[in-house]
Amino acid sequence: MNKRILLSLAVLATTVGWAQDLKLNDLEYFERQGVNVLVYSNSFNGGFNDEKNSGIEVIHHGVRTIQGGAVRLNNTPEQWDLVPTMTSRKVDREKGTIEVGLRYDYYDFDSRVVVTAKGKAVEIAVWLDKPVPEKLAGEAGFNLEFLPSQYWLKTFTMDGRLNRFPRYATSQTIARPNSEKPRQFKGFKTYDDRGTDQFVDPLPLETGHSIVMAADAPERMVRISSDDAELKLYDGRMLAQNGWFVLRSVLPKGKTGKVVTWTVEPHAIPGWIREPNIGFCQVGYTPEQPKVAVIELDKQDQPQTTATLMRIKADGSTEEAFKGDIQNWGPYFKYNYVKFDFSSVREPGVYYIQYGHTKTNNFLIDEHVYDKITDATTDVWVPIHMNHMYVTEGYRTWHGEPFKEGYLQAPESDHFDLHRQGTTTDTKYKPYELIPGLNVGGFFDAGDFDIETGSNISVVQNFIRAWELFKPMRDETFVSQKQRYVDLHRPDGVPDILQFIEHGTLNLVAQAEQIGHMAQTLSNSVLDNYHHLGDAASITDGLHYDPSLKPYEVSADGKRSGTPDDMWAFTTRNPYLDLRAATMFAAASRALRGYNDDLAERALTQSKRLMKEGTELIKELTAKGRQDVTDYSWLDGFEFGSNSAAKPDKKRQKLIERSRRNSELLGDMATNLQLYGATQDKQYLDNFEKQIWDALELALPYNMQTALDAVPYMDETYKQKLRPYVEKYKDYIQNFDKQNPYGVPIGLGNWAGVNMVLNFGIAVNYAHLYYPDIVSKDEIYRVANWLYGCHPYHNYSFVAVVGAARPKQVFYGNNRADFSAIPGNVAPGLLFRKPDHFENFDDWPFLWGQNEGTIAGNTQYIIFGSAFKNLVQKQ
Ligand SMILES: [Ca+2]
Ligand SMILES: [Ca+2]
Ligand SMILES: [Ca+2]
Repeated sequence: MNKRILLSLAVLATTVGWAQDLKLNDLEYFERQGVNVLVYSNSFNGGFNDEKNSGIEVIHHGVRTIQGGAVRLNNTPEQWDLVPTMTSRKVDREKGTIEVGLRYDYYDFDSRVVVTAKGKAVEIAVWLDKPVPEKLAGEAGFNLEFLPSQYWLKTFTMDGRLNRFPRYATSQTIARPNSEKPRQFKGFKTYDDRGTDQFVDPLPLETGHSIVMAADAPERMVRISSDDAELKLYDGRMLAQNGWFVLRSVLPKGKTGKVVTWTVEPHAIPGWIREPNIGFCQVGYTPEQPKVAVIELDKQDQPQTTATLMRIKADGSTEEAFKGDIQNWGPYFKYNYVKFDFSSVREPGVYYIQYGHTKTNNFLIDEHVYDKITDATTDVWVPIHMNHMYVTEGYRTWHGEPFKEGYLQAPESDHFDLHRQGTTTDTKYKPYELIPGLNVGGFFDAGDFDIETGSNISVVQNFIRAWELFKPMRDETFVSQKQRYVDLHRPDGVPDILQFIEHGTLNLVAQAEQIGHMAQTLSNSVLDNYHHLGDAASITDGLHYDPSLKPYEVSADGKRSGTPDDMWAFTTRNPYLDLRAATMFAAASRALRGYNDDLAERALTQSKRLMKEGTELIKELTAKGRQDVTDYSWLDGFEFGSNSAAKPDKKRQKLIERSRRNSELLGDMATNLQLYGATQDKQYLDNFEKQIWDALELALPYNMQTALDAVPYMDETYKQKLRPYVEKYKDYIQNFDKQNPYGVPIGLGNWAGVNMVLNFGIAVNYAHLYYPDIVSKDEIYRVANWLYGCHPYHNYSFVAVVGAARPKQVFYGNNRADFSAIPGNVAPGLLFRKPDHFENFDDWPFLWGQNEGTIAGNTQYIIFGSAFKNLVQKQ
C-alpha cells in the first residue's frame, strides 16, 4: 500500500466503507469500491455486433475484465454464434436481486438468470421452468468470460491445483460431427471444415468446483465456486483470436428449478482509489494555444488544490515552470473532473505535469508540434489499404495482390456484414456469374477487406477535397497500376494524393461501367473468410470458382477450383448511391484531368449518365410512393446541442415539409454544391441556395459544414446572411463545455464517436477560417486535444500518429492478431457501456467499436488534420 492510499484512507475512512458489501445502486448494478457487477445493463445483439460487450459484466478496479455472463450454447462462443434474447429484466431492491429472462427462439429454449448480492460476492443462479431441450442437452451451459490480456501469465488454482493462464492458446481440441454443432447466426458458418463435416471444440484447461484466479494480482483476483455444478475453464482463443477465457457449467439434463448456482467474489483492494487520469495533448502544444489538462478522478478521490508543470532542461535536470490552482468541473457519468490550466506557459521546451504523486509522460511546447500529424496516415495507413495491389515497405510485404479471380454476381442473400441482395440482381448477370473488370483499385473498408461503395465514394471525395483545398505535393509512395505494385517511402514523381484519387476512382468507374450502376459493396461470400486475419491476398485462392468441381479440387489447367471462396458484388440498385457517385465522378474528372485524362473522361461519362438515370429513377420511385429508398434521416429530428427545437411545432413542421419537397425537386443540396464546383453551372448553385437556409433552421450543427463549404463560391451577401447562423454555431460549440469536461460532442453509440468529433472539428476549423471575429482561434484546438489524449479512461493518442509521445499501442486493424497497429490509424475512441462506463482498451484490440479505423474516417482525419495544421501555422 503506498503512501497516498494511506493518506486517502485517513481522509476518507469515515465516509467510505472499504469493507462494504456489494449493494444494488441507483443505476441498477451491484457496487462496492473497486467492483461493479452489471447484470444486462448491456444486452446481446446477435450477428455482426461483437458479443464481448454484454450479459453479466464486471468492471474490476476500473477495467471491464469480465463479461458475457449468460446461458450460452458453446464452450467458447464466437461472434456469430447464437446469443440469447433478453425477454425480461426485473430489479428487486428489497431482495437485492436482478433477474433476467433469456430465450433462444430457434430452439424454443427459455431460462432465467438470477443475480443476488451476498456479502462481498454475488450468487448467480440459473433457473429452468422446462428442462433443456434434447438437442441442446450437454451443450447449453452458464458461461462467464475473462479478458485474456488481463489474465494471461497470472496464476489460478482449481480445487487447490496450481496453474497459470497461458499467454498464447496452446490447449487441446477435439473434432466433432457438424450435426452436433449448435446453429450459428442465420445459419452462417464461422469455420471452413475442409470437407470433413466436422467442427472443432476446445477441451477445458481445468475442471473442478472452486477456482481462484489471479491471487498474485489483487486487482484481478476473483474466487468462483459451485457446489451443484462442475466448473470448466476454457481458452476461447483456440477457435478465434478474439476469444476470451471462458468459465462454464453445463446445465444438467432433464432438470427444472434452480439448476446451477455459482458464488462469484471479485476481490476489492482495501483502500483502492483509481489513479487520476490526466488528459492532455500527447502531440504537445504550440506556445500561443490554450493548454488545459482535464483530470479524471475517482469519486472517492480528494482533488488536489494545485498542480505543477515541470520543465525538463537540456542537461536532463528538471525545474518548476508553473504552479496553478486546480479548478473543479464536476461529475460526468462515473467520475469527477477537475482542470489544470497552464496556458500562460509559452516557452518552447519539454514538459510534464505533476499532480499529487501522479506524473505524466513528457510532451513538447513548440511552434511545430502539429506539423506531422497527417504523415503516418497518408504515407502508411492509406497505401496499405489499397486493394488489388501488392504493397511493400522496406523489407516487409504488407499484402500480396488480393482477389485475382475477380467478383461474382451475388445471389439473393442476407449478409453477415449487413448487406443484402434482393430477389433480382438489377444487372445483366446471373447469380454466381463473373462480373469482369471489378478487381482493380479501391480501398479496404476497415479492419475487414471489402469495398464498401458508399465509403469509397466518401474516400475519393475526401482526397479530392484535401487536394483542392491544400494541394499537398507530398510524394512518399510509389504506385504502379501497371505492375499492381505499391512501395512505401519511395517517391515516384507523382503527388500521392492524386494516385489515391486515381486508385479509388478506378474501382468505382469499373463498377459503373461493368454493372451499369453502383454496387452496394464488393464483399466476402462466406463468413469463414470474412474474419480473415493475415495477408489479404490469401483470403481467396485466386482461382475462379467452378461449381462443377468438388470443393477444394483444382481444374487440370490450374485456373479454377471447387472452393466457393470468390468475393461477391452486391448489386441491388440504389439511385441515391448513384447520385452520390455521379457527384464524386464529376469532381474526380476535374482532379484527374492532366494526370490521367483517360480515367478523367471515363469518370465524367459515368457522372453524366448516372446523374440522369438516378434522377429519373428517384422520380419514378417517389411517384410510386417508395419512400424507403429516400434518405431524409437528417430531417427527422437530428436534434443535437441546444439550437434545434425539441418538438416539431407548426412552423418547424412546415419547414420540414418544404425541405422534403425541395430535396425531391432539386436534389440533395450538398450534391448540388459539389456539382456546381465540378461544372460551374449556376443552376446547381441556385438549387443549393433554395435549400440551405431551411436546413440551417432545422438542424444547424448538422448542416453548418455544408453552408461553410459554399463560402468560396458565393458573394459577400451570402456570407453576411450566414453570419447569424455562425454566431449561433459559436454558442453550440461553447455549450459543450457545460455538457462534458472535454468540450467536444461525445457519442454514446456502439461505435464510438470519432466521425462525429472529426466532423465537428472540420466545421469549427472552417467557421474560424471564414468568421475569425466570431469563432476565435482558441476553439480550433478542442478536437486535437480530444484525439491526442485529453479524453476519459486513458490519455493515449487515438491516432497511431507521428509526433505523439504516447499513441495507442493496439488497434482493430487487419494486423490486430499481432496486438499491433497500422500507423496513422484513427480509433473510434471511447466506447460507452451502459449505464456509466467509457472504455478504450489498449491491451486488447478486438473490440471494433472502440479500436477499428475505417477508410472513410481516416481520410476524413486527413482533411481535419490538414485544415487544422494550416490554421495553426497561419499567424
Ligand atoms: Ca466492411
Ligand atoms: Ca507518389
Ligand atoms: Ca476462388
